[in-house]
Amino acid sequence: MVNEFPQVLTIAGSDSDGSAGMQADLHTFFIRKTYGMSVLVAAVAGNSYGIHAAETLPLDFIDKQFEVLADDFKVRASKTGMLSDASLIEAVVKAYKKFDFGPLVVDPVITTKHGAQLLEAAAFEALKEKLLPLATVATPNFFEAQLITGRTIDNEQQQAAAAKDIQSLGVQNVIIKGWHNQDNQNEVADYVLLADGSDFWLRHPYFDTTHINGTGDTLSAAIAAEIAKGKDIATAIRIAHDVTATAIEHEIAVGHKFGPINHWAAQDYNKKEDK
Ligand code: PXL
Repeated sequence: MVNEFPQVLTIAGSDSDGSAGMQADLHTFFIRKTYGMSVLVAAVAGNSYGIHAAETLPLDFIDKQFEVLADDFKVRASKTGMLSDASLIEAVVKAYKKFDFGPLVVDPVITTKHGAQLLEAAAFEALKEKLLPLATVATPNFFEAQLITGRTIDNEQQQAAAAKDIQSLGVQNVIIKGWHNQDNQNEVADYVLLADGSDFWLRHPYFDTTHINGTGDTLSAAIAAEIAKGKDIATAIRIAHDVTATAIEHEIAVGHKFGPINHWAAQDYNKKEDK
């Protein structure tokens, strides 16, 4: 039957080196056995040394991408990545209200792991007031969570408090990633706060690697893929967390500096789960 296969949409920027952004999202959709589609809103000239230039696409072309997908496909879940500025955020919000693209996972991409700014400061209010209230799941890392909430996150209590603050912006479910436990340097702890107020921690070992480009993109894309396949939110987040940790554990040796995680390695996760 037409459109029965689970379809997922990424609304994001292209990263020319393939390690992050839309490219990482599409790799993730593929390994999670979903059909990936993309609305391109921006593009960066990036390599493993960093981001060297960035451009945004014309708003009418962005609108058109949404419109033609809505005309033909049944998107079951979506995610956002790099949105650069307030006009792009508003274009996404407008399309999301007009069309049915399923539950939305918002990865509030603000900077790269290496400090390049991907969302201009003037767009913070639009992120907080317009986009996050549409999110079924938001996936800030602890650094982004600090910027969104104005809190310092130095311990697990503060991480949990920040998640509550983010929920109060209208987000249903929140995962704050990447708190590198100061008392236990071998562990990274992610905190999950669900819509019903229940919560849990997801912990994985700290992998000492410079190959972590695309980590946040992969996690949020995997959550969207699992939602598209009908998983409940907590299960989607747990699977995405495992898949991402597996991909980090097995880096790919390309580029001279900060390289990609390994989506192929994470394919093995399919053997454990997901028939
Ligand atoms: O991983 C964050 C990210 C998102 N989107 C684009 C990027 C990056 C990081 O480099 O380039 C386009």
